[in-house]
Amino acid sequence: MSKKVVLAIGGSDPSGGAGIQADLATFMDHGVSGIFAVTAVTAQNDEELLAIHPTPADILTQQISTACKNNDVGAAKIGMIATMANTQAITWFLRRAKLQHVVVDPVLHSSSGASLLEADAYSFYRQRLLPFASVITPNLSEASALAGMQVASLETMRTAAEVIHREASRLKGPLKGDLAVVVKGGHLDGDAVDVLFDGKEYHSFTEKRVSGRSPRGTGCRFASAIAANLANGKEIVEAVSDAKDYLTEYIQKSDQ
Ligand code: PXL
Repeated sequence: MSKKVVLAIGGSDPSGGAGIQADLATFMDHGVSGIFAVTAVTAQNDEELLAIHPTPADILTQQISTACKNNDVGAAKIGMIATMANTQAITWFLRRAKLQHVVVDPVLHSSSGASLLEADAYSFYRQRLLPFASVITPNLSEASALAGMQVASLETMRTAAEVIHREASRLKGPLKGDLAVVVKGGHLDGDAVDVLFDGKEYHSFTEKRVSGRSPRGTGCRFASAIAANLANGKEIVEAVSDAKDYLTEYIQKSDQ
């Protein structure tokens, strides 16, 4: 059987830690073929983020259409977008493409705190792009921003997942389709717990915390692994659970 194709839309990270380079590594580990559209070229490494050079929206659109041509896209993974124009270009693509699996990692800031999405783009991103997602994977600070509340405990992670789910589902309109929100609790103390809400039920995924400093790009790899698992035919809960196992192994290896 031929490999499934997964489209990644995101920023380029020259250090290979995050962004589409991390997406490619994850796709290779999952036996899927990656196709890519770059939203921004960044200059960064683990210590510093020197520059962000957004791709013009027409060039982004051409990348997406040439990448997708002659490919049956099994899933898409969307990370850093950078600008309003690119947020619009991606939304228009999603409206036309009607993909079943769209994993959105709502990248708002870099680990160092730099903004990776223009402030002007925020409400369009939330109200127009997010409703096309089938899985949304905010970390604690992204969940706080999207749900408009402080998210810093298991209880508030659950509430935020529900608030984000409700808003995106309401705006889905005639699109409907499944949606799961996975709030990543990796930055809390204690075990690393992620909480999934699918509109009906909560699921928790717990792993023992790996000691030491967490590598960059774990969010990118988690969302890419979910997209690859969905393209490979797994159901959402299994796709997320297996992605969490993959991430834990990745963090353990990078700590050695
Ligand atoms: O992990 C978020 C992220 C995503 N994409 C790119 C990034 C970062 C964080 O620095 O640089 C390109």
